[in-house]
Amino acid sequence: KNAERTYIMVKPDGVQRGLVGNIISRFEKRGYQLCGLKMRTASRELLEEHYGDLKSKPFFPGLVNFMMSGPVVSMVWQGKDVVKQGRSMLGETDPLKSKPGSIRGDFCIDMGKNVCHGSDSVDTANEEIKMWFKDDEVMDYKLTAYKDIYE
Ligand code: DAT
Ligand code: MG
Repeated sequence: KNAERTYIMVKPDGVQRGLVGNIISRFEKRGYQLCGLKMRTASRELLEEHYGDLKSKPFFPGLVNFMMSGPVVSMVWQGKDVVKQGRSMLGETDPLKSKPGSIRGDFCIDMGKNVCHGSDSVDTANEEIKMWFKDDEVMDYKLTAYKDIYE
């Protein structure tokens, strides 16, 4: 129950700017459960798959090159409605349209340096988790605080 999962990633700009801890902390404090976490510099192949739906966009090559420019931090977060809530915690794609209090609204200005990624649907989330994590890198465990988070 309440086992929906999403894929959240701190992009190279977020790593460089020291925002990893803050972003993790927001999800932890909200009550979501961390099920996977790792750092790596992604390959072009993985990024082209991850952003496959944007292949025809003019910004696609720049986006992939930027995402390969340094390590990213990949996370799996679990909990009730986490895909939609995660997007809302991130803010809008364009940081200038993001409300203060959201990650993008608090930490960034330009679309190409928007600090973080979050899956946009449950189906996409499951695909992205498969792309970025091996099965045994995603943990199944019971959160002791579960009863204090959910009614
Ligand atoms: P999101 O990351 O909010 O899911 P998206 O999937 O539409 O947004 O696009 C992926 C990333 O590509 C986005 O975080 C930043 C970049 N991007 C999107 N639209 C762009 C644009 N019009 N110009 C430049 N970069 C853009
Ligand atoms: Mg997207």
